[in-house]
Amino acid sequence: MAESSVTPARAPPESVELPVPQVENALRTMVLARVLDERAIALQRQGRIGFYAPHSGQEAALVGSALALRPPDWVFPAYRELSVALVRGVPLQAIVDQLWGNVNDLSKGRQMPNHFAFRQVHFVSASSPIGTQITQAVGAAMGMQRRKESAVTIAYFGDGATSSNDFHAGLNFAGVFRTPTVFFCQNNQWAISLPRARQTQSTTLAEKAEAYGFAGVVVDGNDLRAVYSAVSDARRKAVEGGGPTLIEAQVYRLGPHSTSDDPHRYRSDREVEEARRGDPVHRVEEELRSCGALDQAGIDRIWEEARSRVAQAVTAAESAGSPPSASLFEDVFATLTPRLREESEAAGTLPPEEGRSR
Ligand SMILES: Cc1ncc(C[n+]2csc(CCOP(=O)(O)OP(=O)(O)O)c2C)c(N)n1
Ligand SMILES: [Mg+2]
Repeated sequence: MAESSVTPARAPPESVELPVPQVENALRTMVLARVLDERAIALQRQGRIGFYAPHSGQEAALVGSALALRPPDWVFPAYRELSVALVRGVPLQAIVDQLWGNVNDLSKGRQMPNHFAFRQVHFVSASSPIGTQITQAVGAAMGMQRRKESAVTIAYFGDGATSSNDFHAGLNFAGVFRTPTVFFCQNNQWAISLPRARQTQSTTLAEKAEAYGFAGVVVDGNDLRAVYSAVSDARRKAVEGGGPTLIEAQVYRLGPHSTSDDPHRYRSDREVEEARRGDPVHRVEEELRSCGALDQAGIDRIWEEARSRVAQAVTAAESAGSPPSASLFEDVFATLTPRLREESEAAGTLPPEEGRSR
């Protein structure tokens, strides 16, 4: 088994298996995410979008965990979880529109690029302040408990976030109230330029769960099936009233932290090349090739299809235009404050309903 229970709260439940057609679908999403990642970095370098946080190397952890969730569950992401949104049914176009903050962007261009929110699929706005989503996920799970909902919350965060105040507050509350929460830590070995070894003296991040009175599990985050199985088990335990689980998915961040840093300044090319050998996308390709589900031509088609989908979405997003300036003044106050009314008039953008009432 690819996962080891650090502090099993009870005997591990039966492992859950992903059928081959689902693995093939997972590969499509992983490849789409990888292609988008590479394209988005190039777009930022060309000055066409403002910011991007890549997740290359983390696709199996993201897609595998998302596949184990159910529609009523709520996702509390950090900022590398766009693959989770894809699995939950968010169209690629909606994601690319958000990168531009164009007229079709659901957040109306008011969020940083790469900070998605998709309420319909229970995907809460991305959290850039490290760890805040952890306590939010616990609070939401307490609400679910009170309403006796058969659902869980999942909080995504990184190795660096395990040093945050919110990690402690969130996991402590979750342990005391046995909330139905899955804490999904992607240990990608770096917190910007700080290596995992400087983050904590704990042998694993998962073992921190022991102090809060629940189970911590270490899983190979490059193994799609192992991640799916670990999150399925944690989800089942949570809805059955067994409380939270901390899962540490061990992965490697192949790209920069974001488009704002240069990883060559703090880590060696050799380290990255070594990590590339465990590339989760190639690992799933290999599995599907060796079981005969796909040949190389089939895999190549998946990559071509992804490239063409991303190219189309980029063209559409770039040509869509910006949200109207008047929308700057919408959605905050039911009636504009005198100051905002002044600003709106000065900008010549009095919202239509305001204009009508005059
Ligand atoms: C409260 C807070 N402190 C510091 C930062 C600056 N910051 C942004 S990302 C980051 C590192 C996070 O590392 P990790 O939790 O491992 O997540 P990863 O970026 O590796 O996915 C830091 C320190 C922040 N955004 N919020
Ligand atoms: Mg990290």
